[in-house]
Amino acid sequence: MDITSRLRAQHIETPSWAYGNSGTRFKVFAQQGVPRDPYEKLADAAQVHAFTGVAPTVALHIPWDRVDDYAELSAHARGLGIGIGAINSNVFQDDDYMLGSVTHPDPRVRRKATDHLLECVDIMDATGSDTLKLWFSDGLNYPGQDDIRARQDRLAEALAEVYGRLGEGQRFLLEYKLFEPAFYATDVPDWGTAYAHCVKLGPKAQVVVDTGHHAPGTNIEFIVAFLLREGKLGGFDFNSRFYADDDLMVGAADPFQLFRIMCEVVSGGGLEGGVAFMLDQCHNIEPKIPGQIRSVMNVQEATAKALLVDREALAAAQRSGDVLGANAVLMDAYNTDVRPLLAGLRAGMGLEADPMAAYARSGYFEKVAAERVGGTQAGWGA
Ligand code: AOS
Ligand code: ZN
Ligand code: ZN
Repeated sequence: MDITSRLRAQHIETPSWAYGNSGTRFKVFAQQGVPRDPYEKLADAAQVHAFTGVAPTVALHIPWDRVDDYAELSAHARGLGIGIGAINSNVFQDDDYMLGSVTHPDPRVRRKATDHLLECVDIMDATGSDTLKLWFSDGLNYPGQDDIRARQDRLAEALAEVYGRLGEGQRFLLEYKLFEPAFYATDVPDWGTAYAHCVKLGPKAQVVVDTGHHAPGTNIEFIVAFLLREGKLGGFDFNSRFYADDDLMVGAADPFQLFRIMCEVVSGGGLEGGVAFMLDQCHNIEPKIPGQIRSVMNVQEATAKALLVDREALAAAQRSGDVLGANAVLMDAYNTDVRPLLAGLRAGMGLEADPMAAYARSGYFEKVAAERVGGTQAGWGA
C-alpha cells in the first residue's frame, strides 16, 4: 500500500467528553454551543469527521453518555456518518469508590464496580462497539492504608469476570496511570502491571497507552515497541503534557515524541494491526471542535512523517553502525513538511485542504451557539 492509502485508512477516534464543558479542579469554563446531551456530542464528532475524513468513530463514556436506548444512539450515529467506538467505563465518580472500586476492601463495592463494567459490555453489544476501555482510579494515598498484594488479587478477579463476559470480536483495553487521584500507590501504575494482567487473561485483553500517564522522561516509544512485539498494544489515548496528566491537544507539547511513537507503530506493524488511535483530551480553554480537528491533524502529520522514513536506508545505516546516518534518516522524515501531502490526500477524498479553515467557514459553530443553550459539563473538573 502506498503512503496515501495507508493514511487514508488510519482512523482516529475522538472522545465524547472532549465536546462538553471542561476545566480543572479550579474552574469549569462554560463555552457557547456545547452539546446538551449525547446526541449533540455525536453531531459535533461528526463535524470532525466531515472535515478530516479520518475520524469516523466516537468513544462513549458511561455514565456521562447514558441514554435509554443504546441501539438507537448507535443508529443515530450511523445517520450522522459515524459509529460508536470504545466504551469507557467509570468507576471513579461515586462516593462508594473513595477507597477504590474493583480493588476496594469491601466486597459490596467491588461487586457494584464489576457490575458496572459488565453493564458496559451490554452497551457494547447494543451499540456494536468492539472495545471496552478500563481505567481504574484505584490506589492508596498512604503507606499501610491497604494491602497492595490483596488489591492485585481483587483486580485480577474482577478483570477475569469481565473478560469472561466479552463476546466474539470484543476486547478490553486496560489503561495504566502512574498517579492521580491516588498519590502513594496506584493499582495499575504502569505498562508492566497492565501487561501482566492482560497476558494472564488472554488475547482479548490488551494494554492502552495514554501518552500523559508516565513519569517525566519516560521513553514511551520503547513501551510501544515492546507491547506491539508482544501483540499486546491495544491502542492509544493520545494527548500531550508538559507536567502531569495535562490532557492537552496531542502533538502540542512534543510533536517529536508523537513522531517517535508513530515510527514504532509503523515499524511494528501497528498501523494496520488493530491498534486503536483514540484521543483523550480535555479542551479547557480552546474551542472544542477545532481542538479536536487540530489534534486529528497532528496525529495524521506524525503518521505521515513516520511513513516517510526511508526504511531501507535506515536499516542499512543501522547494520553498518552508522550512528549519525541512521539518525539523519529519521530526522529527514521528521523535518519534511507533510502538509502538501495531506492536502493532496484530502483533495482525493473530496475534502478541503485545510480542515480548520473549512470548519470555521462552515457556520456550524454559529448555528449551534444559537441553538444550544446551557450545554453540559464533560463530566469532571467541577
Ligand atoms: C484518566 O486519567 C484516564 O486518562 C482515562 O482514560 C479516563 O477514563 C478518560 O480520560 C475519561 O474518563
Ligand atoms: Zn486516558
Ligand atoms: Zn488521563
